[in-house]
Amino acid sequence: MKNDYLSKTNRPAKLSLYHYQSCPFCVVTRKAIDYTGIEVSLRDIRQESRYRRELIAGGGKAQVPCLLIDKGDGEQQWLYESLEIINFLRSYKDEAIINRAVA
Ligand SMILES: N[C@@H](CCC(=O)N[C@@H](CS)C(=O)NCC(=O)O)C(=O)O
Repeated sequence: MKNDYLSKTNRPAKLSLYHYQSCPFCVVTRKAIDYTGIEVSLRDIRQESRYRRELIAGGGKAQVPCLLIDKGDGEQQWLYESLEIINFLRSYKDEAIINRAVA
């Protein structure tokens, strides 16, 4: 079965959210993460300046929220826009359920 979110080594992607506490778009995105139960590491760019530097270097701008999708095979995607991120999480969750059901 095709799964865009699995790497070539067939492992699920490692997900990291670049965010900060008071950003309203980040609040909504973090709630969606909680709701899906998907494991996402949280990287607060105001608490840790290295996360801000990583975000600008990798994604191209300091806007949050931004989801880093690391497929572990050298392929990385930096996904901006809270609604895009939430849509991604929804698809990711659905694929995980389907993969478990057919395993
Ligand atoms: N349309 C974006 C808006 C994100 C946004 O405006 N984020 C603010 C913080 S609340 C930000 O990062 N501003 C700094 C910048 O854009 O460089 C979304 O839904 O994610």
